[in-house]
Amino acid sequence: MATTRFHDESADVDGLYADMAAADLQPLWTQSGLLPSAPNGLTPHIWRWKTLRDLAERSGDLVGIDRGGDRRVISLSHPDLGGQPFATHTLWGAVQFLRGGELAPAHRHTPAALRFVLEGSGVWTLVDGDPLHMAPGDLVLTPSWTWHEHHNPGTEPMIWFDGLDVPLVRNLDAVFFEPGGEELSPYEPVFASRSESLYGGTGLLPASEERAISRDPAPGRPSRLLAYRWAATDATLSRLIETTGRRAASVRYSDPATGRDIMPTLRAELHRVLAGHRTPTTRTAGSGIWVVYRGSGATVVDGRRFRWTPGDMLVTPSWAAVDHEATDDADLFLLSDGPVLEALGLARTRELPRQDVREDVA
Ligand code: GTQ
Ligand code: FE2
Repeated sequence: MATTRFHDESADVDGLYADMAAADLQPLWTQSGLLPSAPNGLTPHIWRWKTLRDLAERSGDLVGIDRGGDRRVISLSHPDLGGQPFATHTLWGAVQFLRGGELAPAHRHTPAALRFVLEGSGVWTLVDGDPLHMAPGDLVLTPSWTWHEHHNPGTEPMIWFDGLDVPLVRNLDAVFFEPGGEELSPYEPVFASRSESLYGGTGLLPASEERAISRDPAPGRPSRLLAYRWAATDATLSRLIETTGRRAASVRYSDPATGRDIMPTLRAELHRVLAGHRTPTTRTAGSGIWVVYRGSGATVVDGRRFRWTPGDMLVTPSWAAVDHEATDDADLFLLSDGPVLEALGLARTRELPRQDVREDVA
């Protein structure tokens, strides 16, 4: 909004504004940028795997996991957000480093979390006591207010991407947190978690558990399935590409019973782009964090090209023009706040003509 209609610098008006300020009031007509014509709150930003990996490993050498600290997590802190440990206005993104033999003890909180594994394997995350094995390319969920703890019984460190809705839930002032007890949770390494045993069969739901599913009135509930295995994601993407004959495909992780997003506040997708292909340019309201899992290429964001290789993490702001071009066959994990915008009637998306590259950022 820009208006000069009421512009006036008379002493009376100055006095008026001073009296308003003293009364904790502000006139709308002096605000600039309150209602921009389109989202403009953030620029794109990229973090490099080498930097993330090195600093995570150094933290592993220097900083223990105590009952107080709980987690060895390094968060993406977007330079546009004034030093807050947040990747976007709604999303927390981080790398978590757990050395062999370490345990990150139980706690629970209202912000919902997901983990996408980048390096190492053999950690067990217990979600309300259900043991979920973690290996590269797996997606594991710890929904709002579920107890969770991470065990690394092996000898090698593990690193994964953490995505949470912390900035959103903080701004709603709806954060609750509870530490677990001092006792360690016993768990048996199992072939499949309870959640996967019940809900891991494609197109098959346990009838005894799901009598009421068609009447399920709870848009606020998270996915029944808590782990999505890389082998299944990979095979589904391969079949999609074979069947459609296209050079790119993407899948959305969803609740097998309802088809809804994995969590009420978070969307997760895996985008595959084959070597030499460039995807159509689109804008979407809401922000995202792209985590490169495999391959190399570049993402063009509002005319600026960001090149990437595995482990790099790229924030795409709300309503930015985005497309991807793969140099080698590439797999990109996407975390977004899409379900929040949809639930609130704020979702928008637009296809654009192929954008020009104005600048090579990196
Ligand atoms: O693993 O429980 O990145 O509580 C931030 C907060 C991870 C976790 C994060 C958390 C966790
Ligand atoms: Fe947590």
